[in-house]
Amino acid sequence: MSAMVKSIETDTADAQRELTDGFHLLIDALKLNGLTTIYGVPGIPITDLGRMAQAEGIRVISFRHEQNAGNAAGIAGFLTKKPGVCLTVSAPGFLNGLTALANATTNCFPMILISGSSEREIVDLQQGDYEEMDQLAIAKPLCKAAFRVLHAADIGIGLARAIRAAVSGRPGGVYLDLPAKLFAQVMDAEAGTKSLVKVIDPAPAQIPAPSAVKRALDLLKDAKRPLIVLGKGAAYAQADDAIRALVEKSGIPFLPMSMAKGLLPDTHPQSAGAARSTVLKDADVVMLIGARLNWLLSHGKGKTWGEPGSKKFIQIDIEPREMDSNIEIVAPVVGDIGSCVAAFLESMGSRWPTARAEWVAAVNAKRDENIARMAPRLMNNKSPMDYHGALGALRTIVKERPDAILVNEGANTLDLARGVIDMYQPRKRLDVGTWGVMGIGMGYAIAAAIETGKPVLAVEGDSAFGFSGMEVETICRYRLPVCIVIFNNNGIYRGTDINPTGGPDMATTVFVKDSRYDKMMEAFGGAGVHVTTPDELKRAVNAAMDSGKPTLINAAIDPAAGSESGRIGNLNPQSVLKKK
Ligand SMILES: Cc1ncc(C[n+]2csc(CCOP(=O)(O)OP(=O)(O)O)c2C)c(N)n1
Ligand SMILES: [Mg+2]
Repeated sequence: MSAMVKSIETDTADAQRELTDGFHLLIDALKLNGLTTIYGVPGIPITDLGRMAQAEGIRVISFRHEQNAGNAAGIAGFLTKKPGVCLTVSAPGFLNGLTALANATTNCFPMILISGSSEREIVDLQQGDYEEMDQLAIAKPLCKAAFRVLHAADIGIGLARAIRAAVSGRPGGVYLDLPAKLFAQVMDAEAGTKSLVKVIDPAPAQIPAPSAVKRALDLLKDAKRPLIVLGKGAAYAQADDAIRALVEKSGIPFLPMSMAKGLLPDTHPQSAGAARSTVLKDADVVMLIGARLNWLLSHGKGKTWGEPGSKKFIQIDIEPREMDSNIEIVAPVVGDIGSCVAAFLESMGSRWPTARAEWVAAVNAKRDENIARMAPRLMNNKSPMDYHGALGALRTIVKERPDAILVNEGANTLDLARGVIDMYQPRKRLDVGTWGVMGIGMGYAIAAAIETGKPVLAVEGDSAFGFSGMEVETICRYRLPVCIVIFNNNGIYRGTDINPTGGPDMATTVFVKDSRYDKMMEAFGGAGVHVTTPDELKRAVNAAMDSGKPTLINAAIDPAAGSESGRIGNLNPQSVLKKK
C-alpha cells in the first residue's frame, strides 16, 4: 500500500470519527437519561435504529404488533417512574402504537412513543409518500404532549422535553416524531455530544401548601366514619412506607382501587376491600389518595355513595384541575403523593386520635361476613370449573408467591379475580385500568418480567387474551418467566349465547367451542397445559412458576358461569323496543 493511499484512509477514518448522526444522537440521548430498554416493531425508517441501539447496549424488545409494544412501554413507565419507550414505524405502525399511548395518558403512565415518519415536504403537500401521514397532528389530542425534531442538533433537547412532559406533574404519554431524514443527518461529533441534555430532576417534588394539609387534617380529625381510598397514583408514587404509616397512624379503614391493591396487604386489619359497598355508602369523610372520582368510583355520587350530601371529600392529587371534576372537594391537597403523605404524617404529630372504634368494628364485621360467605365457593372443585373454583386455586398461589406480578384482563375473569385474589405487595397487580381496555395482557406481562425480573402470572379471559395473543411468540423468544392462564369459557362473558335467527353463524359473543389455546404456546417451544379442575390448575401454575418456563394453561371454565359484562353490566344501554 502506498503512503498516499494510507494517508487518505486515515483521513477518512478521522473524518468519520469526528462526525455523528441522528441515529447515534438519539441512542446517546436515551442512554444518557437512563432509558435503556426500547419496546417496538422494526421497519422503515427505524430498522437500523433498533439494530444500532442493540449494538450500543440498549435492550431492544421486538414485538409482533405495536399496540403490545406500546402497552409494554406504558406499564414499564408505571413500574419504574421513568418513561417507557416505544418505537414504531410510520403511519400504520404509529397508529397501532397510538392506542397504547392514549391508554398510558388516560392511566397517567409516563411513556414516550418515538415514531419514524415520512418526508415532511411530501407529506405536507399530500403527494402520496410511502406511509404518508401527518402523525404529529394526529397524536396531539391523544397524549399529554407531542413534539417533532427536524434537526439532528435538536435531538437532545427534543428528548429532554419528552422526558419532562412524560414524568413531571401528572405523568402521561408523549409523542416524539422523527422524520426519516433526521436519522441520517450528520453533524460534528463534539457539537453533537454537547447538544445532548441529561435531564436533572425530571419530576420535581411538588410540596403541598401547609394550609391545605391543615384543612384536610382538621376535617379528618372530626370525622365519625372516615375512609381512605388508595388509587393507582398512590401505587405509582413509590411512597409505600409513608402511605402505610399514614394509614396505620390514622387507624382509618382503607379501600384500594384495583391497581393499588397490595400497597398495604389485602389481609391488613384495616382493609375494607371486602366491605366496599358499605364503606362507600356509610363513610362521612373520604380521603382520596391518588384516586380520581371517575366512573370507577361512580363519580362520587349516586346510590353507591349513600344519601346525597352525606360525604365530604379530601383529595390528594398532583393535578390541581382534578379537584371538583365530578363533585365538590372540600379539602383539596395538591402535590406529589410522596410529599403530601409526608406532610400529613408530620402534621398529625404524636397525639392523633386513632380510629373511631364503633365505625371500625362495623366495617370489620361486614368485611369478615363477606369473606366468610365467599370462602366455601372458592374451595369448590367442580369440573368444568366455575370462576370461583379456579380463582380459589390462584388465590392460594399468589399468597404463597407474593412477589409474583399478576396481570389481569377480561370481564368476569377480571372482576372476579380482582375481588378474590388478595395482593400482598405494592405494584403487583396490573390490569385494564381506567378504560377497562382489552389487549393489555401480553404487553404488560412482557414488560413486567423485563423491568422487574420477577415471575408473572397473567390471568386472561379467552377473549381478552386474543387481543394480544400472538405475543406468546415474543414471550417464548425472550424466554420470559410468564405463566398465562386462560379462563376459557368459549366466549365473551359466556359461551352459551345462540344466534337468534337460527342461522349458521355463531352468536356474536361466542367463540369456537373447547379451543385449545395451550397448543399455541407449544408451537413456539413453550409449555402448554390443558386443565379442567382447580387441583389440576394449581399444580400446573406451580410447576410453571417453579420452572420459570413460558407456559400457557388452558383452563376450561363452565361456559354458563359468567354474567354479561362481568360486574359492570349496568353500563349497557337498554333498547326500549320490545323483544320480538
Ligand atoms: C379494546 C376493547 N374492545 C372491546 C372491549 C369490550 N369487552 C369488554 S370485556 C370483553 C371480553 C370479555 O370476555 P373474556 O375476556 O373472555 O372474559 P369473560 O367474561 O368471558 O371471563 C370485551 C370484548 C373492551 N373492553 N376493550
Ligand atoms: Mg371468556
